[in-house]
Amino acid sequence: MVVLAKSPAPLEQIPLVRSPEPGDYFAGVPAVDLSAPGAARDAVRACERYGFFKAVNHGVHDGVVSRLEAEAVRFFASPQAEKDARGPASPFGYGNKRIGRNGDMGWLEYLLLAIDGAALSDASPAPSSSLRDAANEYVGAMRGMARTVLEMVAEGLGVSPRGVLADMVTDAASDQLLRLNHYPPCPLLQSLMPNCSPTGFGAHTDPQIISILHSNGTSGLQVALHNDAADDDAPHWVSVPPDPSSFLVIVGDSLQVMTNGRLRSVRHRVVANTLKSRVSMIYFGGPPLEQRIAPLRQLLGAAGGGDGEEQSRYEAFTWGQYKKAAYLSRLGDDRLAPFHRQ
Ligand code: GA4
Repeated sequence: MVVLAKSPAPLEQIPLVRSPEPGDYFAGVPAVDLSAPGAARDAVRACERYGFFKAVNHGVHDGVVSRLEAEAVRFFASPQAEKDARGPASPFGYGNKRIGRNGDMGWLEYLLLAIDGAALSDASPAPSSSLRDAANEYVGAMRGMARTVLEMVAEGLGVSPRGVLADMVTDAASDQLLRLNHYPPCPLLQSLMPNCSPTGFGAHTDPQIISILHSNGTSGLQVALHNDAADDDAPHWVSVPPDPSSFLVIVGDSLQVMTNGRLRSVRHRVVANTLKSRVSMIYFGGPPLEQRIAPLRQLLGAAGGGDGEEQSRYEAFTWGQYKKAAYLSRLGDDRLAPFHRQ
């Protein structure tokens, strides 16, 4: 009997990008000390200007991170057939190079897990009980950090109650995800085309309210810096130096809308390292499906039903509507475009 190996996408199907150079490193990554008195103001400033920041003094114990990372490494090192048995990701489960449903490809493998309340959901069973336990502990820590950060954001924006944003991600019905990514090295490409690297995860913004990313010490994450002064839309990609002792907090599209565009969802991508494995773990905090996503009233002027001075820049939608549309889109699409008011 001839057994045809399930063919994962070959390297030819993965878009290539210029390999990051030392000069691409972004020395100005904003850091917010979550335990400092000025954290609320600093978090808002960073999210207004860059759409992300590095959270330091976050209070998450090293063990919580290293336990899940070790489980992720163990899972990704297991035989391909065992991993394939957990996939294909649709959207949950094990995915290999195929991202979403619409033809996006990246040089990575991943495990996408649904969260129900404060723990992994039965809808996407973890591959082992040890991974599940480590993931549940990690999710608890990420929900805590998401709450802290979103309370700070509300405070820094001067909106009340303090929990107005945080409650959306810690609600019993909130829509949260945990993503474990493994970007294997690609030495073949390194020898064939030394100046090129495979795209690990193509450019996109995150649809949710907030994402919290942890990575091992391997570089690869790049963010697009906004340049309001330039009239072209060409993104200026800079590399974020890896720092396993911190987390990266990333503004999602929904938070951009709720802050009427004051905080920006930043475009980011991952360039796979040709020589070293990168492992990242991302918690995505989204609201309940029926949550209305619209600029907070306190940030709007009287015409928008609020007490501030601004007009709403977006048409309102529910998270459920947005999510449905997101899953029909390509990774790089501007998913907020249909909701921009003229
Ligand atoms: C980007 C952010 C998260 O990783 C994710 C991704 C999701 C997926 O991998 O299934 C999507 C992507 C993400 C946005 C557009 C759609 C859906 C892949 C894709 C092409 C889990 C999410 O929520 O949206």
